[in-house]
Amino acid sequence: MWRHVKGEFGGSAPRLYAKRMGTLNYHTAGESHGPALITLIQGLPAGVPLDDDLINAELARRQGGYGRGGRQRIETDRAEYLSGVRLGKTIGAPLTIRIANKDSRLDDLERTPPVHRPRPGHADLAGSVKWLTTDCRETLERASARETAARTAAGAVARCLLKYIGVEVFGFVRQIHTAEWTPDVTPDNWRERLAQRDESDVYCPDPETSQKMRASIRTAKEEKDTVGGLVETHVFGLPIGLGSSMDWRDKLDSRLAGSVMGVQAMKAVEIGLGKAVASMFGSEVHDPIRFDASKRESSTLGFTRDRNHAGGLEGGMTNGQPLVVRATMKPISTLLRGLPSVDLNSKAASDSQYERSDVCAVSAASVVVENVVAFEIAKAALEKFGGDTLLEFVQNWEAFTEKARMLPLEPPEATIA
Ligand code: EPS
Repeated sequence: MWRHVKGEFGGSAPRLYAKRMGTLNYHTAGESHGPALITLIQGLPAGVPLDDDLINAELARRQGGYGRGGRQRIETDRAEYLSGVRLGKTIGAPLTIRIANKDSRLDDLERTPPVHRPRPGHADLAGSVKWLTTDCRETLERASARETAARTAAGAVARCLLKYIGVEVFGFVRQIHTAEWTPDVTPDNWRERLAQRDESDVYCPDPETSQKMRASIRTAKEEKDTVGGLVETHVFGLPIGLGSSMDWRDKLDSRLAGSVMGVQAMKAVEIGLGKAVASMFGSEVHDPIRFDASKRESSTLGFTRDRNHAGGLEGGMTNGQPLVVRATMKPISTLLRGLPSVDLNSKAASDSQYERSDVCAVSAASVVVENVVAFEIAKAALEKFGGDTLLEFVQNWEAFTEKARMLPLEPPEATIA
C-alpha cells in the first residue's frame, strides 16, 4: 500500500506517498423528533485532534439567528462521540457522532399528530404519495432542517483536519429578502469580517444591512409569512489542484454544487460570479494570470490574479484563489397563515397545516453551507494527499507543495512528470 519514494526524487521535503483506503464520506440518520441525530463519517485519517469547542460552537451557531422558531429554545446541540475517537483524537475508524433531541416525541400521537394537509414547497405531498401514506409526518420528520445539525457536525470535523494544511472557511449571510450586502471579503480582511459577522444576529458582517435584514424578518413575522435569502462561503489557503478535470464526478464545482443543493430549501448554487457571467464578455469574466515571486511561499505559489471572478475554481480544480460559493435559499414553506392546499384524506380544499417552524432560517443555513463546503474540501484534499494518519497527510501536502513551487522540474523528476 505504501510507496516510499525518499531518495528517488531528491530534495529535502518529506516524501511519503500513500494510497488511501477509500474516500472520505458521511451519512446522517435521525428524525426531527426522534431520540437523536447521528453522523457517521468514514475515511478520516488517524490522529486528527477533534476540537470540541469548534464543533460545538458551529452547532450552537446553526441553532441561532434572528427569526428562528421555538425549537431552538428547547435544544442545546452538542456532539457526543460514539465511536472512532480515543483520547480526543481520531483512530482511523468510522467516527459516529450523536446529537440528542430533547424534543423527542415521535411516537406520542397527542404531541406529534399526523399531518394531512401538505405545505406547498415542503416535501409533504411528494413524500406522502411516494411512500403511500396520507400522513405527511412520515416524510417531514426526516425532511426537516433539523437534520442539518448532523451535517454541520460532519463539516466541523472536516475543519479539524483542514486547519493542518492551512485551509480556513468563512460563511456569512449576504441577503435576506430584499436586504443585500455586497461583500468586500479578501484574504487580508476576512478575520475582521468574521468578527463583525459574529456581532450580528443575522450573521451578516455589515451592521446597516443586518438592520434591514432584521426588519424584513420582522415584517414577515407580522404578516405570518416567511423569507429566504442568499448565503456565501469563502475558503482561504487552498492548495492548487484539489478536484480534477479528468472526470466530471471529480470536478470540485460539481461536487460542491451537489452537496450544497442537498441542503434543505436551497434553490440555486453559484461559484464566483455565478449566473452574472451570462451577460459579460470573456475578457471581462476571466481573471488574468500574473506571477509575483514574492508570493511564492503562499498557497498561490506566486500565481496571482487581480480579481477572482472564477471563485477559486478553474476546470473543476482549485487554482490557489479563495473559493467562493453562494447558495440561494427559498423562504421556509411552513407559513403561520397557511397556503392553499388539499386534505389528503378528503381531497377537499384546505389550507396547509402549521407545524412549529422558523420565519427565516437563512442565518442557520449559512452555517450549514459553510460546513458542507468544508467537508467537500476535506474530501478532495484527502484524495490528493492521502495518508492513513494526519502526519502522512500533512507530509504529502508539504512534499507536493514543494515540488509545485519548484516547477519546471529538473530530471529525473521531469522525465517522470
Ligand atoms: C429545525 C428544527 C425544526 C424546525 C425547523 C428547523 O424543529 P421543529 O419542527 O420541532 O420546530 O424548527 O425545521 C424546518 C424548517 C422544517 O422545514 O422542518 C432545526 O433544528 O434547524
